Amino acid sequence: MSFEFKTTLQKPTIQDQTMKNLLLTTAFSLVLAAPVFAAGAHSGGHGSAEADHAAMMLVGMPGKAADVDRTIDVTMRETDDGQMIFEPASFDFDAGQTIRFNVKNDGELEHEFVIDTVERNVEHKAMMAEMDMEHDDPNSVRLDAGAEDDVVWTFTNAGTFEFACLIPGHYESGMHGPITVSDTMAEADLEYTTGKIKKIDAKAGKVTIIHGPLVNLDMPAMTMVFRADEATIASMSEGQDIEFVADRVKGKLTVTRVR
Ligand SMILES: [Cu+2]
Repeated sequence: MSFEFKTTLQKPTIQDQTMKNLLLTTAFSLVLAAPVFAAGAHSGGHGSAEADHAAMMLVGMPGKAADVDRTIDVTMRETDDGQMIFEPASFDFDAGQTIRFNVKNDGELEHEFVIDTVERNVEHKAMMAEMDMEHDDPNSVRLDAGAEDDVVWTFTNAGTFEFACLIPGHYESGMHGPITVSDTMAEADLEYTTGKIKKIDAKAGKVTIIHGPLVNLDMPAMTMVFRADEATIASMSEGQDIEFVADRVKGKLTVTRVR
């Protein structure tokens, strides 16, 4: 729409003054409206729109303490070889999980912990390169040396996000890492199947299970070989009776949950 107005104004044809005024008035009101829209779509969530804006973030929304599923200790510090790091260096969550990040600055410099999309971190980093802004949004915490505080966050959407320190130079020194949020079904919706472990091949990451019907895979009871990750296999022993969930992961039948 604005493009049409622009074209009209840049290439004036024979128009009466009233029409011109109308177009100018409309164009002017669009200009006035634009900054309001831009602020809503981009700012870190300052002022009264903070809650609404935060709720719209792709990475999720502020979490409630009562909903916390996992608490994770996160350390920020400098290393002897001149790097600046977060420990752990990456996170994996399920969509819908609420995480309490217990963030501690074990370094000698000030650091921050910001969770957002990679794109928005890039934008904020560029802004901070020009002017060191102190973030005070629910998706971040900035800490002096020795300080600690927490961020409680609910990851609502599946995708790859990022945690970072956007203080100038810190990102480049290593202070960023991926947050992978998987789109898994709610635990209550999962259908567990009974099974008996026949054979384990830990080296190959395979486990043979004599199992009942796998409803989600539309498979009858039989004996099959499944993939499983290292931790899952480590928790299994041959002859053990289990209840499990299997799914196709990258085309391979995989044990995704055991209880
Ligand atoms: Cu930092």
